Amino acid sequence: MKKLLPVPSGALTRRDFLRQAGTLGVASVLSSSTAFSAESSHIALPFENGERELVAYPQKRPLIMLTARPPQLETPFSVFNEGLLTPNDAFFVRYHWSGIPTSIDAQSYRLSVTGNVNTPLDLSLAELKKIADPVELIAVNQCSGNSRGHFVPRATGGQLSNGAMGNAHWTGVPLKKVLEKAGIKAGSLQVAFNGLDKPPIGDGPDFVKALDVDHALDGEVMLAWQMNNADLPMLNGYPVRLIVPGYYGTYWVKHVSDIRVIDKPFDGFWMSAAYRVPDNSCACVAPGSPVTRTTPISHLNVRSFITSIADGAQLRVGQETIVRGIAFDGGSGIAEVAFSVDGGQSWQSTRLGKELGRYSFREWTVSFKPPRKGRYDLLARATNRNGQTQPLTALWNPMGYMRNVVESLRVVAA
Ligand SMILES: Nc1nc2c(c(=O)[nH]1)N[C@H]1C(S)=C(S)[C@@H](COP(=O)(O)O)O[C@H]1N2
Ligand SMILES: [Mo]
Repeated sequence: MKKLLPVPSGALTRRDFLRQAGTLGVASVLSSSTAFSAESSHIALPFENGERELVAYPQKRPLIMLTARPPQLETPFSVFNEGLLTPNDAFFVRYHWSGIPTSIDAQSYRLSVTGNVNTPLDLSLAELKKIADPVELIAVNQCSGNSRGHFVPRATGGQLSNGAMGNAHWTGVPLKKVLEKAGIKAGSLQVAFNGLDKPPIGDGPDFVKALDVDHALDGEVMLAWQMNNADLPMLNGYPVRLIVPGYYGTYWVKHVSDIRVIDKPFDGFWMSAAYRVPDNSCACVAPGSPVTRTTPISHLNVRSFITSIADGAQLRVGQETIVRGIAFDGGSGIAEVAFSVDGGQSWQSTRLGKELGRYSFREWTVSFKPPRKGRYDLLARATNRNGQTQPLTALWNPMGYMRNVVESLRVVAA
């Protein structure tokens, strides 16, 4: 039965969100009359304490709620089988602090560029959009902690399944053009990005991230205002967010309002203490052993998923099924996805779909005709163009970042 969901306790109320959105001209917030109705339902993620509620936030269909304050919402995995681009209303949401903007006036929004520059800028949205010809790019935004809930032993942090990722078509201007307009002074080392969200008063460090100057000037890092040809949803960073192709979502700062060029490494909490991984080639340690040296998390590692079949599915002996999935990495591109039906004893190659860009999800398909009755263990394993592939056993680290173990599904043919 359709009914309005109760407001998640502690979340901003629907009425607050609507009132603020309505008065401040965020027209898109109000455009969907169905945005607030949803089947009230639950889902059990396949790990301990994996029971979650599905909740519809403004501009979102019902998503898997990890926390209400701040909103942390996962995309139900079935969405990844519907198409290679993740719809805006299904795209996951991650915040660190509950002081999130629920309405932003596009007319009074400003983006400042300050610090070690010749000409500090204070740009309106219209001015930002006119700084250069718009550029477009399809890229995966994946949280460092995507799939964390599957780690054994348990890793610290939000127990997410595989839905803290999404692939979208982004439109914006190269950050390089904005920085060139300000004129970076010699001796600059990093560029720091802050958004409009805030920690509750006295509660902790504001969420600020930094990139090296060379990276910020690579021409690919983008200030985007559109996602899949529509304004960014409020919860995904309206009106402007940073796109850092191939890098984990933590750098993709939402509601960007301050860009600061600095002449020393940025030492804020979210770079110096959080989002760091063991500084070795696997970014991993044996469970329980200490981590001696860490480094900021950076490129996405290579991953693949089977999307067309769910764990436990029933197939028919002798009947052909086209198995489909997705693969992606940090930007070298996917070279191959191998498929196994016997738990990894033997592998066959799959057909790769069209490449939508080296930062995008890539589709793969393979035909599977179960020859006899019984259980089959299905595995997919991607290799990127640098020859990097997915490990057969999970690489563990205390924060549960960068999980990319080969996923397995069990099906039964009858
Ligand atoms: N302003 C702001 N930007 C932010 C964050 C945040 O807490 N505040 N979280 C980051 C993290 S850790 C991730 S994974 C991505 C998630 O992007 P999404 O919420 O659009 O899916 O946003 C990043 N940008
Ligand atoms: Mo994240």
